Amino acid sequence: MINNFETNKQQLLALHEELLSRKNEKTAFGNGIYQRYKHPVITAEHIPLNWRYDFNPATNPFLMERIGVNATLNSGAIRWNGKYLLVVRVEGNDRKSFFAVAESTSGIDNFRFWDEPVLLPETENPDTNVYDMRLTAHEDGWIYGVFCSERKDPDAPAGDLSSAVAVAGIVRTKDLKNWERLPDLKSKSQQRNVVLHPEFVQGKYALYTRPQDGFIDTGSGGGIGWALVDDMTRAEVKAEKIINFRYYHTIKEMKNGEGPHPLKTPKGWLHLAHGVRNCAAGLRYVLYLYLTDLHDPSKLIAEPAGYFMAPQGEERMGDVSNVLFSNGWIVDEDGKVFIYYASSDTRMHVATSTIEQLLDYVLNTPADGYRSRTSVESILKLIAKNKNDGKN
Ligand code: M1P
Repeated sequence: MINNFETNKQQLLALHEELLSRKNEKTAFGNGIYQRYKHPVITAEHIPLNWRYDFNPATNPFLMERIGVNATLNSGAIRWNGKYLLVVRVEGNDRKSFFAVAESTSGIDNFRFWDEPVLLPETENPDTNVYDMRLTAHEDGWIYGVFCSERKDPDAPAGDLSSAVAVAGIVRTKDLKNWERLPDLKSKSQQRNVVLHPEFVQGKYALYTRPQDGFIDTGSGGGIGWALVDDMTRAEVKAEKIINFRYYHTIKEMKNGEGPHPLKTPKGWLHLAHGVRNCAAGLRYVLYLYLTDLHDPSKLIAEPAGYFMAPQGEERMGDVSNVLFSNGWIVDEDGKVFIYYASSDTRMHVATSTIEQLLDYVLNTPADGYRSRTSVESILKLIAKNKNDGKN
């Protein structure tokens, strides 16, 4: 038994190292807008073995995995000390999510987790589950993490063990190691997908919100909201306006939500968001982009029709199939953009692009006309242009 233990352990360590050091490569065909990569960047198998295995043969003679990890998904992202860092949502087999930092030198492969997961401080009302952190290096000097904190609905009838309440939890840090917990965001409605804008607006902190009637349904919450807040140490949504609406028969008919904080570009604030529609197979989550005014980030100036990225191939399958979700992207000084996205609530991927390409996409893709006929008109315009340019 002891001999097998050592052999199996060595094999486990070798396979793990092989996975962590695997090079990633571009997929064969891009679409001119972004480049996908062959391998996911972080999977449950990337989780350090000493978080999962007891390596003492006396207490774990069968070399069993003691603590299983189910998925690694929706990760916040930040450039930190020359490295690409993800604050990964790690979901255990016990369905509890927590945060853990993983870093890479290239941004596209060889992500390795730091030694220990984040032991997030709690408020006096402990969170049951925490997930989907958005990181913002704010101009006030702090790095904020805004995440979803979920607790059982105290008003749920006896026997209802599913109803929950979602609020925005807030932490801040200077080193991504020591986290200070701030009070949860006060809001009249439940909130998920809350994101802090990186600059002060009218001297205040600005939040992208997603008001919702219930835990799942956004109901009368019309889309992505915007609220100005005086103080992040006692943040409260006093007034909220919708800045990116949902529409009938679009990719965001049912729900939408801000992704990571928008990127500042010469043409405006570039936003990445998710849109949700319902269908016979269940909810379908896709990613879309929109642009807002540089001086007034709440003012929409461009939004292409339809999705920017949708689940493809193996991305379509997982714990919650048919889902792409992103809450992290990083821009380099040269304008290269790393878009970190999760597929089907299971694994993390990267796609790369540039600010120039993304702006071209946002500003030159036809907007939604909300009717079949207007979509055909857009195609006819393109056909006519190609004829006139004599390029086909
Ligand atoms: O399962 C898909 C996603 O569902 C939720 O997103 P939203 O709040 O927009 O419905 C989130 O729980 C997210 O974590 C999850 O990926």
